[in-house]
Amino acid sequence: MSEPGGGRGFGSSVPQRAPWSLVAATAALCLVSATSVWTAGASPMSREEKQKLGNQVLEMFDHAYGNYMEHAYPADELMPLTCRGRVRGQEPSRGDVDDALGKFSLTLIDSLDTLVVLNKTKEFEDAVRKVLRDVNLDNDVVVSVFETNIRVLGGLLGGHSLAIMLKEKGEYMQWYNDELLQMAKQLGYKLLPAFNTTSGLPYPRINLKFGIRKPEARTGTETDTCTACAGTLILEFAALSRFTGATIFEEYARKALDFLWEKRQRSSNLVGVTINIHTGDWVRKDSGVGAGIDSYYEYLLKAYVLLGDDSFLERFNTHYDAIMRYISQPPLLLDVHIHKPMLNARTWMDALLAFFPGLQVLKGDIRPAIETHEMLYQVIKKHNFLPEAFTTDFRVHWAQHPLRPEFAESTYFLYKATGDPYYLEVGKTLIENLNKYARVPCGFAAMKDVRTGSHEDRMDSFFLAEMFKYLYLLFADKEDVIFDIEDYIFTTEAHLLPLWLSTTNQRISKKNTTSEYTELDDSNFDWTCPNTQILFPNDPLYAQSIREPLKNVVDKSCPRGIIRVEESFRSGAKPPLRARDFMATNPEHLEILKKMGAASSIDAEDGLRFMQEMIELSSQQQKEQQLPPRAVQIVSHPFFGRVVLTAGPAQFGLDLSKHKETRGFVASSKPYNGCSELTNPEAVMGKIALIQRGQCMFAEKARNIQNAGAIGGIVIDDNEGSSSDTAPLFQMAGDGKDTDDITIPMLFLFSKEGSIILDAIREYEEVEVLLSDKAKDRAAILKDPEMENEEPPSSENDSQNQSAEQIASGSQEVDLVDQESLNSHPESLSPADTDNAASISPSEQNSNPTENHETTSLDGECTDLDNQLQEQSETEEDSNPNVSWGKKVQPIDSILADWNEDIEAFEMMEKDEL
Ligand code: DMJ
Repeated sequence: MSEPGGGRGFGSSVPQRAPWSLVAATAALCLVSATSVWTAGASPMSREEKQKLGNQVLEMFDHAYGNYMEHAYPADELMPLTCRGRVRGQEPSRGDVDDALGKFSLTLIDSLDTLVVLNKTKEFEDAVRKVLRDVNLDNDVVVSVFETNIRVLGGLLGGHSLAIMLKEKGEYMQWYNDELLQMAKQLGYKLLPAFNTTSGLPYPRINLKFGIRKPEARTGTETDTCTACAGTLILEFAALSRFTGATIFEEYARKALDFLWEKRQRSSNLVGVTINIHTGDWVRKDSGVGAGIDSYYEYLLKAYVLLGDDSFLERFNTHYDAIMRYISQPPLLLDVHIHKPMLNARTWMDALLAFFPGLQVLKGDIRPAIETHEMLYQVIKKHNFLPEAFTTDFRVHWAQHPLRPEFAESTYFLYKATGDPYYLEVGKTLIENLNKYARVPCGFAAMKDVRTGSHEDRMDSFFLAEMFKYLYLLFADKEDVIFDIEDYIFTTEAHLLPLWLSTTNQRISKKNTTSEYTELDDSNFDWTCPNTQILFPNDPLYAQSIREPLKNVVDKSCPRGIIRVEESFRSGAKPPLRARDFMATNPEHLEILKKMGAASSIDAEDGLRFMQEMIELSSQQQKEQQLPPRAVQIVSHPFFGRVVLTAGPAQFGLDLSKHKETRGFVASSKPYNGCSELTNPEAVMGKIALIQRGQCMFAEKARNIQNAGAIGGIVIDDNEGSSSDTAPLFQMAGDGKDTDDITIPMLFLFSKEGSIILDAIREYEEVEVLLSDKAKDRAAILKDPEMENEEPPSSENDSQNQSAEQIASGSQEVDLVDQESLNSHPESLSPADTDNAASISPSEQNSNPTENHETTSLDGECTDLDNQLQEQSETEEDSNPNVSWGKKVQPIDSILADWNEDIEAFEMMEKDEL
């Protein structure tokens, strides 16, 4: 990548303040840095070190953005493993997550204002020209209204905001004449038909060309949307109205917010995860601060900051009071039921809630922000990244990590509020982990599984929109950014909107809602920003003293579920009976069971929880044969351990989680299907045999290669195009007989991953792999005596590595590898962590695993996502070796049958409340 025209790196900028409103300025005070008060605790970081880290962020951005522009643009996103663009319709569908892709060069638009924050002014100018020249917003494609709003409309508005700022400065963008704003307006009008519902809540999807209702639209039949999807529009829509004078956008977004507010559950003041857009009924009545709701809360507070409308602050404070009362269980944030807010709805948390400490900083409530952030950081230290979901006892619940920025965002805001250099060290760790585990020659790849270190062929646009902004700003001093960041507010996608909008085009009538809040205690608002006493405590050890007690919360945690209920029994009463402890032969337990649901509300809550746990345990029992994923790592020249493929385990053969990994060169077996005695035993002797799936049992293949002297086997899927990106983990079952005779390890690769090995053999002949339960550190691979004759991965060799990894694309970009990252070791992962696995019976061995298995993420449409998480929760094994569900809980079905009546009664109770 070329050097940025605006002067690269730290210390080269021209600070200049833009005008801003009083109201917004008051709220924005919360973000004023307090570095000056910090004199103790973590050692201060030198200016040089901060500059070094800032420059490292710039180099990483260049790597991500440069590869997108070179190998993917004008596609929406880069696929960093195959080094090409992701074009919707040309790749297997990933489900809802693809609804962000509208064939509108998503990553370029999402990156616009990041370029300016990172001082890449000339590149920004080029990027704006490309957007104006190439981007078409009229494609016949169905997109998510939420994602299009936050990423594309937000991206265009953020770009416009900084374009006019630069133009005013007089050096760059002198030719600019509001073209991005015109595009934003065009897009705004395209989204408006989505609001054509009686409730005013938008449809979740829209066809960019045909809107909602037309027969060609292929959308408009949905009945539900997530709360965040309907409640995360006001910043972009109001900005669009205020920039253009067209009030309709702000009106529509306000109407949707008003409706959500009216529909809040009145006794708890919480909102559910999904809502019917026609009737306004809550479809999902669980409530948290993560997936499905997150940015609804964020936008209430930020709408107050940007628009200066008190009603938004009042709403936010009412919800915040409820969140702190029911959902916050420091350091955890646990979903509850909106009608029964004392009942936890889940025993796990999702990664999206990591933004919440940052929002608490904006609110001015620093203590719980520090606590939750510290808990999240410890999970990250254990797994290198925040898994998409993790349990209350900090085990991995959903192992994916799509390079989400929320934790970096909270780290940045906490540093700004406390000035505690500890947060700089946290940022440094994030940078190191990204370079060490996610960096690939063609960008940064999402983690498919944080436990194995395997990658996914995806680099989401939010990685460029958000991650690099927050990391850069974390280490930047005021003069390192060419404008005053405090004159802007960050949208949920970290796009920048100027605070002066609060006094521009204020023609929308405000709803006076103050009277609805009288029941709230005034002390609730003590925390409201700015509260300098809490924000800038005189005691410099403030943040440290809050963090300290939580230092070992992850490592020392015991499985914990419904903490609050247990706490209520601290006063001497007996703790509630938990499903894990239940024994059908224990008369005391049976007595407790009888009481549950009958007498007090606490008994009823215990009963419901007990039933939920029983259902989960029953499901665990059924699936206890499931195994976690494995890794195939290519270790020979020129890969040197950089390519890690997600592999399916076998229910027979050597268990790689218990034994040392198996390492060897690969050789194709003859016959390739491995279904009869091999005709080339000399070729596979002492090697890892490659066998094609199909025509006989997996166990039979294993026996044939083992008899020929192979030390391991990799079965490659015969379904062309199958990939671990789009299919669930595949597990090879035995043949229904005793398989103890099979002693070698066997792993399964889908066709896409298998072809990477087959292509490598064609190119390099000698290909050595490592079969293991998780990827091995590259430094350790290189130190291995077997590698002594191999070339070390110098930067010169890295370009070879890259070409090896990019066999599919043939790209030749020069890769800058962080050599330091090769010298440190990844932290070990808990062997107890498991993931879901799709087990197949021997008779199903030729079925197509890619069928009906679309995957999705936590963003956007929420119903399916949470269902997916729920399913994953059912497959999770427990890490506690003392708990053997199979032994203790025998007659689950019969117990559950007895409880059916109570479940129905409980459901009736809920309906009545509605
Ligand atoms: C981003 O697109 C936004 O931050 C959104 O609000 C939630 N998630 C993603 C990043 O994880």
